[in-house]
Amino acid sequence: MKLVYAIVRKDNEDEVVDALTEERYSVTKLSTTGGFLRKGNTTLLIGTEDERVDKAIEIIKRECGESQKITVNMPYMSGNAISHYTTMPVAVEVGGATIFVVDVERYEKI
Ligand code: 2BA
Repeated sequence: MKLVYAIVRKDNEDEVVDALTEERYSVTKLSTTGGFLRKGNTTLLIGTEDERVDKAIEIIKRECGESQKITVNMPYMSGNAISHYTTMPVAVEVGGATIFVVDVERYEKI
């Protein structure tokens, strides 16, 4: 048994959850926030048999698409203080998904 953590964009969450549910995966959605951009994203928890992990990842890839480069304005750091009035453009990749797969030691439904 594995637990798949998939961090996806909020824009993609409905399509990913629908596609996974259609293929009989059980999914829990968590509202999360990226530490870098400080924007809301969605973390999906998917507990599944080892042999079904690759298919879950395929579905996530299909629904999230490729990541793209965008430019965002970040608060400009000067010394230890963050000025709220100054920003600087930073190129970041968004989209796609960040996926972690971990072993589940024990799984019970009571
Ligand atoms: P954020 O932390 O808001 O990061 C958004 C995007 O900003 C990242 O996209 C990456 O392209 C860039 N980025 C992140 N940290 C950076 C840094 N220290 N310096 C420069 N650029 C940086 P993704 O890599 O696709 O990540 C999307 C979201 O997935 C992240 O949102 C975070 O919530 C999560 N994530 C990604 N990698 C993770 C990891 N190793 N551990 C935990 N969460 C992760």
